Parts: sequence; structure tokens; C-alpha cells
Amino acid sequence: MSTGQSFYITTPIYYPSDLPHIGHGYTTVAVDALARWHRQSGDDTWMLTGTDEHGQKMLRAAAANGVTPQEWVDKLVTESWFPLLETLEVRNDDFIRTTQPRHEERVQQFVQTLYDRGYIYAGEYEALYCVGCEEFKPEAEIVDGTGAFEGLKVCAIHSKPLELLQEKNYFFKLSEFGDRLLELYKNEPDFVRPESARNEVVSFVRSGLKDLSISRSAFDWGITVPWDPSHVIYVWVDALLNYATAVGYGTDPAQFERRWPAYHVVGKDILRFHAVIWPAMLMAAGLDVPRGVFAHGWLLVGGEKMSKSKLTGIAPTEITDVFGSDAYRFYFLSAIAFGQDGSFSWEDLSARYQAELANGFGNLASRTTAMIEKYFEGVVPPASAYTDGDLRVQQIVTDAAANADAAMERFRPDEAIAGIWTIVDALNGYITDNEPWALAKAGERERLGTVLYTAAEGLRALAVLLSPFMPEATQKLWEALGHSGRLQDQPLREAGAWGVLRPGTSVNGLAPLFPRIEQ
Ligand code: ME8
Repeated sequence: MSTGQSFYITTPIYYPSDLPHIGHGYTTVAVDALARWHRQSGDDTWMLTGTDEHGQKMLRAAAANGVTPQEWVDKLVTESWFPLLETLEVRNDDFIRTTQPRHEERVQQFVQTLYDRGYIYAGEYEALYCVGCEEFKPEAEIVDGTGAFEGLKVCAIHSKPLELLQEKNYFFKLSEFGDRLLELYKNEPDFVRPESARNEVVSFVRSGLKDLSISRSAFDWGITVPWDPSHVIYVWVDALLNYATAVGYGTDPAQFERRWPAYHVVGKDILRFHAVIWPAMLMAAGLDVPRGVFAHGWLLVGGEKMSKSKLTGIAPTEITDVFGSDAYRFYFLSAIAFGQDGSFSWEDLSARYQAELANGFGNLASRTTAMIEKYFEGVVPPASAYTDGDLRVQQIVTDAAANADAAMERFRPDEAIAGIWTIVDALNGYITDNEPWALAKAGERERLGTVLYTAAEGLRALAVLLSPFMPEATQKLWEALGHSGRLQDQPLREAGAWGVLRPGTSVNGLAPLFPRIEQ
């Protein structure tokens, strides 16, 4: 567990023209949980998310809807993207939009710097472009169309025809950075995680880098190239820079110094932009490269990458309206190994909700607080002589807290939750084994007090450790355990210690944290 040091973490900035789906929600809650963990660990934490508002995709969508691109993005961001954060209980520190002046001006400054340093030149370009990806596609991601697209070249990701573009463009000398990038991956083995992503990036760079087209002249919805107003800056160059402009690049050196560099969490679809192009751009400008890039896997629905364009997109509210936001966060962060693909199904969500949240954690919380109310008038009893079984529970709590912290350091929320869940399982087993109801019947008040204190103190630890993952339910539990104030301000440092909950504390009744759901 670290303290005081800067921890700046970002989500990708999303294209607002797609309505938010559970894939966007997945990345966002993962980053939020990591940020909350670090904030509660005492790190100088900053979480950024936002929207990527320029480019051809946005321009076309606006035209199709008969409004200006700015009107189009304003509407989507306010009506769909801000509410997503609220729905998912995301506690971001900032939200950047690439149409904000704070961003646009600094992007021009950055690109001008690269130009002045000789890393940009003018050239001719002809290649197949995917508007969905906003990218000239490499050979490996081009496939032959079938059905309605017979005879056409199609994007392997979007299954839509590619467009042949021929333009005079400005190019960034990406090809000059291959060796420096390989050195970076070698010197900092954790720069790209997980291992599979790192291997992919290394072999991509080893195979040789081509210069990158960084401007477009066929349309004007973008940031103007400062030395040539007939061009706009390529949307990906514009977008990547959000991570720097949002923390004061070019305007607030003190803030930039304090926050930069960042950790970027992205889906594996945009790994190369973050692990290859972005560090090369930063090197060219003489700035520090990111602290790391973590690529998570895809959510699959029916075995395919879930996507709006393939009509498999599921809106986060479809889940939160039924199961609540905590269950949403818990499910995606615990059920999928972070870094690998994971299949979503309603059956799996429902089964885990019932088994782990309602019967596992929720029931533990309800019955522990109910027994303290019933046998001790709602006042936490003192513990007396601890048995070996009691001490085992204490050890499990201490170990779980340490293991969860180590897992979060490795960007593995799934492993952290699995570690914390050993407490849930241990406490449920402990209550069954110790039968407090039988102790009450036999009049063994002292032992009953020790057992219920142990259960309540274990719950206290669970509330703190699970709060970055399930902020709402854990806050309720925290209050039921006699605390006021925001749980999210509780230091994680104390979570695994024993004896924090004071005997004599009044425990309040607790409505089921995860109510039964009608099928
Ligand atoms: O790519 N499974 O934005 P975008 C898991 N604007 N995650 C998914 C997913 C799925 N099926 N689908 C989407 C862009 N995501 C650019 C980014 S950053 C400088 C610019 C998540 O709206 C995942 O994080 O297409 C993926 O990387 C991101 O949404 C892509 O969002």
C-alpha cells in the first residue's frame, strides 16, 4: 500500500455517437475501482474520462441527423454520456471533451512542437480507411466482403466496406521510433500489460513501423493544423492528446508536473494507439511516456465481440435497472479475468447475483446485524478470549487485505475481489460452525459476544475493502455498523487490522443489501 504518490489513471475517451454500452461501462468501472482503491490508499489520485468528438464518423452521424456536429455531440454527451457515469457510480475527477478550447489550443501547440522539431513532413497518401475505426487499415485487418459487400474490401472489426482515400497528408515520422520503443518495452516490462498484449505490441514494432498520416483535408470537423489551415489534425492524434491537455499540458506546468505521466486502461482494440503511437508522439515532443498501458479483453455476447453495430450492444441501464449499479460493477469486475475476453450472459449475471451477492455477502450482513439487534439490543458486544477458530478468521482478514492490495497494484480487480471474498466465505462458515443461536439458547453470553464481535468486525473490514467496487451497498453496511460519514474516505490502510470496530457501537437495522429479484 502506497501513500502520497501521484496516481493518474484514464479511460479511453469514447466516441459519443455510439450510445454507451456495457463495453464502455466495463472499462469505466474498472478504472473507477482502481482510482477509488488508490484514493483510499492515500495516493494523490486523479481519474480522467471523456469523449472523443471529432472525425468523420461524428460528422456523418450529425449530417444524417440534420444538425451541426457540435450540436450533435453536445446532445449525446449531455443526454447519454454524463448520465452513464452517474448510473455506474463513477467518481471521476475530470471529464474532457475534445471540442473544449482547453484541449484544442494545446493540441495545436503539441503538433506545432513536433513540426518545429522536424518530426512532421508533407506527403501523398492512398490507402483503405475505416470510418468506424477512424483508421487507415493495415493489411492484416482487411478482409473480403461477403453477401451485400461481395467484391469489396471490408474492415475485419466493423464488417463494413473500407473507403479508398487519396490525399495530400502530413506525416509523423513514427518509423524513426522503433528502436526506442523496443528499448522501452525491454527496460520496463510492465509498460504494456498483460503479457499477451505486451507480446503483440513487441512483435508489431519489431516487424517495422510506417510513418503515420496525421492530418486530413477532405473535411473540416477537427482541429486545424496550425501551419496549414486547409488540414485538420487526424482524430486519433487529437484524441490521444486528451490525456495530457486535461492535466495542464501547455497551460499549467505545476499541475502537469504533479499528475503526468498517466496509467492508461484501454480495450485491446486500441492497444497499438496507446502502446506504440502515443509513446512515440511523447518521445518526439520530449515528454515522459505513460507509466503503463493496460489492455483488457472484449466482452463477448453469444461468442462475438459485443457491439452496437452488430446489434449485440447492451445498455448498462438494462442491467442496473434490474440489479443495481453495485451488482453491475461487481459482476464485470469479478467474473472476468482482467486482461482476457469474457462472455456476458444474463443467466451468469443472475446466478452470481443470487449466489455471491444476495446469499453470500448480503445475507452475511443481514444476519450478523440482526443477531446483534436480537441478542445485544443492537449494541456491538465486546470480544473476550479468542479461540483458534476466531484467530483464523482474523488471519484471513489480514491476508485478504494484503492480497487484494497486491492484486490492485497489478491491475487485477478480479483477483482482488476473489481475495476479499475469502472473508465472506470464512465468515459465513464461521457463523454456521459457531451457531450463535445455540449459544444464546445455552446462555453462553460471553462466547456469543465474541462470535458476534468477530462477525461484525469481519463485516467492517469487508465494507472498507469492497467499497471501491460496490460503493452504495458498502456505504449502507457502514452506516448499519454505526458509522456516519463517507466510507469512501476511509483509509484502506486500516482495513485489515483487527479490533477497529468499537464494542458499544450501536448497530442499526439493515434492509437486504441485494434484494431477491423476480425472474
Ligand atoms: O476507440 N468489450 O472509442 P470507442 C470491452 N475514441 N470493452 C469494449 C467493448 C467490448 N465489446 N466495446 C468497447 C475509441 N469497449 C476512441 C478512443 S482514446 C484516446 C480514443 C471499450 O467509443 C474499450 O475500452 O470506440 C474500448 O477500447 C473502448 O470502449 C472503445 O471506445
